[in-house]
Amino acid sequence: ACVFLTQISRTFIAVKPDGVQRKLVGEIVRRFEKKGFKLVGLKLLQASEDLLREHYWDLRSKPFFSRLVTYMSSGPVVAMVWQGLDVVKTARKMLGETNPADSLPGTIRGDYCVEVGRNVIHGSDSVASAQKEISLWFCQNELQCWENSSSHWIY
Ligand code: FUP
Repeated sequence: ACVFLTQISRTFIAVKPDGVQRKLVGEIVRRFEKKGFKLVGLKLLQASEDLLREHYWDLRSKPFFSRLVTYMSSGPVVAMVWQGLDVVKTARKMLGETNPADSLPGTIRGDYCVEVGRNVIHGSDSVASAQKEISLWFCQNELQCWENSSSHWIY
């Protein structure tokens, strides 16, 4: 059985095409694992422009919108769902600011990128958008409910 406490939430994280090209997938997964969050979904896919237009629907009137959709569909992305206490808010802190120039060293964008248009990673900005994004990018059967094992084979 999968027990959800009220504070346990899920967030949608994606390593963007530039992050995949630059071999940052392992580093990003490592940071979320070491922080203590639980990976419940992960896949590599090339996102369609339709999917991305829906994902970034709120930004549709921005001047950079079509550039953003082109960039995000230019290569494979790694889509993930992470679960844990206040994960939406904490993940945003781990990412840094939208513009890497405003991101502190120690954050993912602060450490690994310089351009707002190539900022290596996406993370949901609220619990409501996380729920929307997770159901947009994942089917229910692609998400796992699993418990930390305290089995004899972990030393
Ligand atoms: P974030 O929530 O940090 O992803 O930021 P936004 O939703 O505001 O923006 C989504 C993406 O649009 C950013 F990751 C990068 C891109 N963007 C630009 O290319 N130029 C801008 O001025 C702002 C955002």
